Amino acid sequence: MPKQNEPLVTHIYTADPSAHVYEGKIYIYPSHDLDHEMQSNDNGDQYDMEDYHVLSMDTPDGPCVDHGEALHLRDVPWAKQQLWAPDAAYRNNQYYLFFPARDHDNIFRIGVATSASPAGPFKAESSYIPGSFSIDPAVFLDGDKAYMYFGGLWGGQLEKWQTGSFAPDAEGPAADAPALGPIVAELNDDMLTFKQAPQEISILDENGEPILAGDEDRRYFEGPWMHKYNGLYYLSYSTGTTHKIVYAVGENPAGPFTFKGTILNPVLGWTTHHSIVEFDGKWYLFYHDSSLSGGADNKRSVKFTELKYNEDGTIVTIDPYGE
Ligand code: FUB
Repeated sequence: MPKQNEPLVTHIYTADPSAHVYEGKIYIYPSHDLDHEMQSNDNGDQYDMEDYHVLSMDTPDGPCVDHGEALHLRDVPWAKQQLWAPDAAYRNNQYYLFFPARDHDNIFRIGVATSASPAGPFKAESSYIPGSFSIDPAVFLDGDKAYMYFGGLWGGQLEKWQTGSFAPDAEGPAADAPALGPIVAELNDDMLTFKQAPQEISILDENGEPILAGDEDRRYFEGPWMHKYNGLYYLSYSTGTTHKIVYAVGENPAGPFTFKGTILNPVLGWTTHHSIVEFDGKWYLFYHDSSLSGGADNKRSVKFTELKYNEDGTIVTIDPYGE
């Protein structure tokens, strides 16, 4: 039985958890890290994943079930390699799995697969979402609207899309220029296509000024997640090089958002990636670290812990290894 702050499963490595409540249970859509030896580099070549498994728990105190392989790279016609952080959504009486992968030109794109069951198996569409790019899709349903947030620096290629088309040698903004924000795109009712061209989100500091690219404690790196609390939109994300999960709050799902603080202090391993879900009146943070593998960046394990708010709506910072 997994306890809070311990690996949900130990028979496989898992990462990048997107948690949702479906059919009265908590379903977790993680990456499936392979147990192979890889040198870490800034391009993320060590994250060489080939399939997805879906996990579920009837309750946060109950056992965690691995539902087995839900989708494999060989069954995604447009994808060549690297099945990275996925997410799921329920609409139109079916479940959608959204996932990034490199296409046959080595460009990260975002695809969709569907299933009648939250546990899969999922059947991939023949092509990626037209106009999609970069990594880490997170789909947020707001009434009858559906928004996809995505984007990641470095290996996630976000810098290369600043002109609207792929520029292989493009670098990020100078340290004293506004940081690149995550991207948001509203989905059509079919959940398979974007309604409009994706747009960049701005994240502001307490004075209403854009967070700068050199402000690595606060600037966006990868792993966006959106949730709503007391009528406000909470955009949370990884700061990458400073290894924190932080958040910013706004009144509109497309922003702007004002930076608020840290949700999760650094974990063991280079990456940090999370999701936030409400179950039975309590809020939970799902995250990963590399403790089970003794610190290997590419062998991570999903964990969870309760997340608490202060009376003013700010989030209490979590120390992953605290009492
Ligand atoms: O798992 C591969 C990549 O590592 C994810 O897409 C990022 O968010 C980071 O966790």
